[in-house]
Amino acid sequence: MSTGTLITVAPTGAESAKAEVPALPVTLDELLLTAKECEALGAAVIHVHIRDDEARPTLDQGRLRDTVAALRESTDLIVQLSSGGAVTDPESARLAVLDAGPDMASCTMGTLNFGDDVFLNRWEFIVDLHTRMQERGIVPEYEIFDLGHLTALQRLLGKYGLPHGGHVHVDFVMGVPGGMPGTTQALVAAHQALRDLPEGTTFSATGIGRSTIPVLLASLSAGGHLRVGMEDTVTYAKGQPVESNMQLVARAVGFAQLAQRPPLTTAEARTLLGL
Ligand code: KMH
Ligand code: ZN
Repeated sequence: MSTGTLITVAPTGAESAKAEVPALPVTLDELLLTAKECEALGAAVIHVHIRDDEARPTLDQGRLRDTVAALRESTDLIVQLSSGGAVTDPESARLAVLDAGPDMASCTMGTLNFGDDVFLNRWEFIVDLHTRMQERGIVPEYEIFDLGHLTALQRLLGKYGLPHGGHVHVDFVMGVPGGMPGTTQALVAAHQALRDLPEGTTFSATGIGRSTIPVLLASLSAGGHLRVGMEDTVTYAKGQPVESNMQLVARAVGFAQLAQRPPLTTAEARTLLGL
């Protein structure tokens, strides 16, 4: 069991509208302020989706490069760009995310229903993402929305080899309508399925919406790490909107400390992830 807790903040996502969630960071300035404050609280990784001038999700290459550079200048956070984008983004734009040169990028391990939409992740696309990241020295975080995605990951690593750095890190994204539920039972099942992956594989977990706390507690008790943020949760408690990403990171840090698994520093996180 790992001692410290890797805390990832996913501050924005592609799904919530700024008009409905005014606290959502959508400009570069808002993102940088959030990043600095979340780092000070104990986050080590930032999972980044960006928005355009109208606060709509975008994979604009210039903005992505500027965002990576600005985050590196203002923080020591590990910069993980989303290659998932929004469900409407074409594969070409999602692959081009890697051109912005992040430390890490997400790599979703299969197609799933995503609410009323479909989040398409064809096998050949996954292979492209994985092999391009290997070539460019970008460390993937494999996004696992369902148990079968772990089987796909086992197949991917068997056929195409380990990721850059040699360490495998996965993130269980739980509670998406169409994926595995955000429950302790599902987390235990996913954790057990990790035994088919390389020794030393680590995992984070995040629960969408009201599953955030059950998933957080289950992950900590199973030796896992945490992802929190307004990409996944915009309600802090029943009837209480999230005020900021810092509020969610502070809560995760508090739980991690209670579990006697304090947040990893960014340097410790780099070592853990093979960066
Ligand atoms: N926005 C979702 C369609 C990722 O960032 O890699 C995909 C997503 C996963 O958020
Ligand atoms: Zn994302």
